[in-house]
Amino acid sequence: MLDSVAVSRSGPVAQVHDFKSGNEAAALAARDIGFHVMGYFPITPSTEVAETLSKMHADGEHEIVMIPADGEHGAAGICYGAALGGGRVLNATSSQGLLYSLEQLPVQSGTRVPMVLNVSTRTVSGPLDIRCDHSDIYFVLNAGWIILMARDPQAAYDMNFCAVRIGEHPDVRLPVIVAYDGFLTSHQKRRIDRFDDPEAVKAFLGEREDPYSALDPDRPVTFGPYMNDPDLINNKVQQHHAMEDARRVIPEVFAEFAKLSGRDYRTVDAYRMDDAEAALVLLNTAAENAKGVADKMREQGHKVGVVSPNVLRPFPTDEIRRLLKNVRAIVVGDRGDSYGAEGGNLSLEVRAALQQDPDNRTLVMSRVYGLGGKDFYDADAEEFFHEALTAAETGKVEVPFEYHGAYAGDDAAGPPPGLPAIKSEEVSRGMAKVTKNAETDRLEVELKPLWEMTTTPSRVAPGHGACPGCGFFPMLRQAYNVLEGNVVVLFQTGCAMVTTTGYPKTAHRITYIHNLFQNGAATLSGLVEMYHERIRRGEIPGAPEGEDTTFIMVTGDGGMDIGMGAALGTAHRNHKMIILEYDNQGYMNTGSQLSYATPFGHRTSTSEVGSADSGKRFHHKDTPQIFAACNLPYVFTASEGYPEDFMRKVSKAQWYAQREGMVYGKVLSFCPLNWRTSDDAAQEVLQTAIDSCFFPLYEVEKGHTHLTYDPDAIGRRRSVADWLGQMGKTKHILAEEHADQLELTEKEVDKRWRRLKVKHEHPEL
Ligand SMILES: Cc1ncc(C[n+]2csc(CCOP(=O)(O)OP(=O)(O)O)c2C)c(N)n1
Ligand code: SF4
Ligand SMILES: [Mg+2]
Repeated sequence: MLDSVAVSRSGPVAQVHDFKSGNEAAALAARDIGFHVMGYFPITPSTEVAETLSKMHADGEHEIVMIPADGEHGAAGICYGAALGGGRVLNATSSQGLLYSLEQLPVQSGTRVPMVLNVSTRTVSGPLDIRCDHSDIYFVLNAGWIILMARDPQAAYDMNFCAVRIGEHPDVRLPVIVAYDGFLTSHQKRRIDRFDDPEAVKAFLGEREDPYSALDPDRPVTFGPYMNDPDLINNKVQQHHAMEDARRVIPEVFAEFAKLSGRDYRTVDAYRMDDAEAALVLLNTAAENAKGVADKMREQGHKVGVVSPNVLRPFPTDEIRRLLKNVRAIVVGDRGDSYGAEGGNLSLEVRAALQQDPDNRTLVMSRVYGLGGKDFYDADAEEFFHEALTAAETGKVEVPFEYHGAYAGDDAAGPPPGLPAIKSEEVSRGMAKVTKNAETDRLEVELKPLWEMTTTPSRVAPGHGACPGCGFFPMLRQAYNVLEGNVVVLFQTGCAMVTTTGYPKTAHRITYIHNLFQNGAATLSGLVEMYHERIRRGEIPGAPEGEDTTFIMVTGDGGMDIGMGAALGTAHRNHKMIILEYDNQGYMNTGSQLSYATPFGHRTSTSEVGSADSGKRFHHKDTPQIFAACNLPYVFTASEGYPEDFMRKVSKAQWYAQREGMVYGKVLSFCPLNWRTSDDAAQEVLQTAIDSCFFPLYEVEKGHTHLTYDPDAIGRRRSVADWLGQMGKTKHILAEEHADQLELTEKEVDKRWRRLKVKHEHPEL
């Protein structure tokens, strides 16, 4: 959608005023550049780049092939592979996502394969914090990628064009990061000018020319052969030369871009530095704040200025030295620490740059500020300026390095009081009796009536931050009703996690651990083994069989995308624990992006519906069957809407997890917000998902499949269309023009159901 407000001729080519956030600006740049492929995985605050492009794609505004990865590591792999094919490639990520792809980044730079990665900078875990600092981008300083900084949405737009040209330059051939501040730039809208002259843009970008392509059968190439001493160092020196050449190429490209756009970027942005005696060195938005403060201080007669690199790699050492030559004292602000190095990376590199000049006498102070999104106000900049001015006047630095804005807590206050821990006896009420049927070798469960369960206290306190009608809490409550004894839970990142904890509060009355959703299963398996080993060594008390602590990992369906590797590893090692997946059919906590469990054709914020697209393009992942193939003692599916069936299965799960090994259970969990239904529609929607056989209820016990609900057998089978018609996210599939989509869904559902029935009926399956 070209929602332009006015046409300007501010630069040499036609441009249009627009009002966009940094993420939207990056997406617009991607559209205007016309990348071939985007591999991505959602993470706040960069998700909007893929979301905006998904909407534009659905509306037929561009033809970038958008590939939703199973995690950022996968996204980086997709991008690398695509870039080896010679076309233009794009990605966007932040924080943990950048770190999760970190391992791939040197592979790409080391084999000299250009692409563009937008990084909306965000704090690195832990603890988890979604707001801005530069701790993520500091991690990639050694990855061999060029790093351009974008201080506002306009720069986010512009730098993407420059990134393509710089990275693809024959003397450089390196991948390029464009980094802008999370939320501060990614989400704040500003006026931007964007190009309105596709031919001029095309001429500026030129064609990508690769010396080699993985798609040229006439010239087969071996990419990345195994290489040891003495070749590796010779390879790396070439990478170093490429970075050195980039020092020349970057200003050339910036100059060309200035001719195209009228916007003139320098390698280092210098503000009122001509006669500055004291200065701040800061990155991105903080530098912009400091400029306003510098103006005020100038009015008061202080000779101050601001230095802010637009390029972090290659680090602009010469320019920094030149700009600071006559400056008597500076404060370098780092939005990220290099713990133990007495300065964040920017400080360390500025110090190193100055050290190369034997005549330089600039006094340097390092300050770590603004971590985890802590605001950087004018008053903070002013304090920094005064520190620099004092050092300039006295010729002395009193405090070379410190944290700015941190303060000590009140030791006497102690941790905030929460609800008292719940005792095992309080929750062990014998609501489910599990016995083994010697004849069938299956477990049988006798449940107390539901009304009796209402008196069982819950291991999670009432009151939570979830949306009204959210299915997760009834599900957890049902599970806790029948679980006996001590339970330790690990929640992977997702709605269940963010709605039950938030420092300094927790709703959990039992031990709760969070790890990011790529590694929860591995983490819990480590704890399980430590538990058994410490009992074996007599360090902690053991328990008779069946009374051991039960370890449960609670995950969303998204956690079973990115965390599948760790979960499968845990399954194959068969640790005594339960993985309980609440499947709400998307990455809901981050704003309803598609997960692999999202059904075919469903609308999400990364599988949009429009004139060109109609929802998710591939069928939902059959996670229970994947775990069944791991030969676990017990696998089940359940629904929040069938409490007795679910609770029986949870009791069996606990029995197996205490005695035999890992259990996996998938529970269909209602999400009114993103399924686009009313808050009270759970019963009908879930029931129809089951009756239409989209979500069959079954268990795989010791390798044998048993349906626990057969709508055919009791005459309750309904059509898939009945189910799709109940949710706003799927109504489009029922339109006449999507008849083929409906048919494909029906066929897939029916095929899976029939296979399951065959397994149910077969004594060996
Ligand atoms: C490595 C990494 N990538 C991405 C994210 C962002 N993220 C956090 S939770 C989440 C979605 C979780 O989806 P799911 O497991 O289905 O749980 P739900 O939010 O639906 O409850 C995403 C994408 C992250 N925290 N870390
Ligand atoms: S977005 Fe969905 S899953 Fe998340 S809290 Fe709201 S209803 Fe629950
Ligand atoms: Mg989910």
